[in-house]
Amino acid sequence: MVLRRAVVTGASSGIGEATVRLLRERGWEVLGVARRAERLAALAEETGAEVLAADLTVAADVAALRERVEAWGPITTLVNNAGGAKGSDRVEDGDVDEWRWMYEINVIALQQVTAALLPSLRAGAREAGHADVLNLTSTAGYFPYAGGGGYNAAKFAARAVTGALRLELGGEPIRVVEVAPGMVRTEEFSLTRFDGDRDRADAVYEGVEHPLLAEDVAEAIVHAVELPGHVSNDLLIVKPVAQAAIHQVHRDGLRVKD
Ligand code: 8X3
Repeated sequence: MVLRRAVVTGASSGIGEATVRLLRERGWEVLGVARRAERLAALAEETGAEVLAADLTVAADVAALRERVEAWGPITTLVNNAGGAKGSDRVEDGDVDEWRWMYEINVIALQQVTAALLPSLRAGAREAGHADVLNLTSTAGYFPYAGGGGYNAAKFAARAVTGALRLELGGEPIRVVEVAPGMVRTEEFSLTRFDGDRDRADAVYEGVEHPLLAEDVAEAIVHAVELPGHVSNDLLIVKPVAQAAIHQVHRDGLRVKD
């Protein structure tokens, strides 16, 4: 039996949770990591995934993750999904705590977790022939927008780390894959960004025919890591069709031209 064992961060909701579910459906062994133990326990119960409650911005928790994975055995795939946005202030009004949090979770945690788990990924690559580090970035890492400065900066940085890692791992059978979603309607992304303001969160997706769902992005993630081991799908930009570009969102339905 070929080893297929993944660690997925940010597993308690949204894209991470959907990825855990899909990988489990497809027969993978999965360890889901997130801060919220109760949600993880429910996910473990439903899917049979292993889970670990950890705050990946805390060094001791990253060390605990490393120990847990080393005890679990070699892994073939790391999905660095934990991340998020807080606030939509203009640069001149940016809240330093929000900006620091975004850099911590989208960049530093990604680096810390990757460094901690690379020995287990190398062990997995020895066994399975290849391994993957898959990082969730964002279209916000490609195109800045007004009110996006802090999040844009963090996701541009996450892209840079991903590119550097691919070069550094050159010559090893380890794929470094970037998945950059555009507008995804998850239960929490915009609510977190707007500090629980449901109306502002809903307005982001208003009128958009079929915004992406977490499950759509999970499909793209699982596709990339299930490709034959010699195929590196370096970058997947995933948007709803209604979002022709980050600045061009069609909110009045999709129609075939007469
Ligand atoms: C989410 C995409 O456009 O809300 O990563 O910044 S956007």
